[in-house]
Formats: sequence, C-alpha cells, structure tokens
Amino acid sequence: MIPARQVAMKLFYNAPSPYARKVLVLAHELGLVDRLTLVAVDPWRDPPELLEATPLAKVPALVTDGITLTESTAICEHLLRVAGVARPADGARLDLAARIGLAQGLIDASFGTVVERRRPVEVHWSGWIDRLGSAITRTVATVRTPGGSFDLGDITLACALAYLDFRLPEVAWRAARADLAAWLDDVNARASMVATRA
Ligand SMILES: N[C@@H](CCC(=O)N[C@@H](CS)C(=O)NCC(=O)O)C(=O)O
Repeated sequence: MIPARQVAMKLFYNAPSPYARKVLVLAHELGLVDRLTLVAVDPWRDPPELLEATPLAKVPALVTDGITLTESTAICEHLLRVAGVARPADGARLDLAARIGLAQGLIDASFGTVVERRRPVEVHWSGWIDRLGSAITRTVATVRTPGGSFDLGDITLACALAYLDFRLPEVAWRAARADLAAWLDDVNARASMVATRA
C-alpha cells in the first residue's frame, strides 16, 4: 500500500470561494500546497470534470485515492492527518470545533446573502436577507479575537471576515470590532493569505 503521504490529491477550487480558500490557506500553512494538483473551476457552470468528481457540483472538492471528499472542514481534517498534525486533546478539540462552527456559519450567512442578492431584485426574499444579516451581526459580536497559533478555527474566521470585506463591504463589522479588524489586518499579511487572495 502506498503511504498516505504519497497519495495524489486533486483539489477543485474557485478563487473567490471562502470555503475553497480555507482549504488552500491550510494547505499553504501545512506546506502541502505543492502536493496538490489544483484545478480552478467555476462551479456555477457545472464543468464536466467537477461533475465527474462530485454530483454536488460544489467547491472545494478533493479527489484522493479514488475518493472525493466534499465539505471544507472534512477536507481540512484530512490535510491535517496527511501532514501528521496531532488532534488536540478533548477540551481543546471541543473549543476548536465550536470556533470552526461559528466561523463557518459566518461564511454560510455571508455567502447566502450574496447568492440571494444575485436574484432579480423583485424576487428578493428580504426577510431572509435580514435574518442572515442579523446572524452576521450577532456572530461578529460574539467571536473571540484569536491569540494563539493560526489553527483551523482561526483560518476559517480569517476567510469569513476577508469574505465580508470582499463581497459585503457595507457590513460595518470593522467599526464594531476594531480588535478583530486589527487581527485580520495582521493575518492578511501571512504568505498563505496573500497567495490565496481572489
Ligand atoms: N459546506 C460546503 C459549502 C461549499 C459551497 O457552497 N461552495 C460554493 C462556492 S463558494 C459552491 O460551490 N457553490 C455552487 C453551488 O452551490 O451550486 C463547504 O464547507 O465546503
């Protein structure tokens, strides 16, 4: 059997996708990016090579050892295993899962807003846009300012906040959380974030 570290990995991604960026930032941080065959696709156009890999036609999708992994967190957890990063102990693992969940939800609410706004204005569901907006505001107010290593929780949060700046600049999260804004400005200068900017 070929050792896991040598198995080929093909990553379907789209540069503006915050979910795909999260995977790519982690791959850079782990020094694994050269191990990935990167395939840039626009999922909204249903490219045949993406459909062949996943019926969901979503990015990110990682094909490895004849298996397609979808869901950015599952892909990241696989990359952490490939890199040999030990799983945190129980308490830290719960805290990490909670931080990933909050930041991922922030991406979901932001991405959902962007998609809803792509519909013709007369069919906008304003109640839904407002609900997502409230979730964004509450979540930004709630997240802790990271202080430690740039782990998957922090990477997910950085991708979420950078996506707000990129696609929803009218959300005044920086004014509400100057501490978080300073942190993002700091991590935005990391090589992994610079290399994955859309
Ligand atoms: N929960 C998934 C979300 C993936 C996702 O929604 N990706 C978007 C790109 S930002 C996509 O491919 N959308 C195409 C579609 O929904 O058809 C993850 O964490 O990977």
